[in-house]
Amino acid sequence: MRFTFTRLIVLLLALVLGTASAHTAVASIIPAADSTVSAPKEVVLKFSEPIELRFSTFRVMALGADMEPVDGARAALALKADAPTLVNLPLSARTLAAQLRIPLKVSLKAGAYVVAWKILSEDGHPVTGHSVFTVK
Ligand SMILES: [Cu+2]
Repeated sequence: MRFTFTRLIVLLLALVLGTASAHTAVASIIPAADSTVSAPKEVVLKFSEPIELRFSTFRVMALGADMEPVDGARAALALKADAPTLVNLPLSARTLAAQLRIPLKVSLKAGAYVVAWKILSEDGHPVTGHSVFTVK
């Protein structure tokens, strides 16, 4: 209730002031985009501003050899949180957070992985994005 009211006020202020607030973005990610790393135990995302985790979705999935990252990201986001094809463990946090650690299943095999996210931007719009890393 309080969240909804606060969000409404923010939206009204944005309308009144006529300013389009910038979209919330992923400011940094580990493993870094397009990096090659030893099997990581987690993915760490930092956001340009705190986000509501309860309204956000994160998925990490192996990228098929002939799969474009954008297609892999879309497919990963469409999966249920506990889908066996995902290599991330389900997230339980429902708080406001400026940083998120996504635990991964143990010992990822060599290959490319896509990290996909859909987060609720400060202005109420969903923002999707993805990043790819490779396990050597
Ligand atoms: Cu927007």
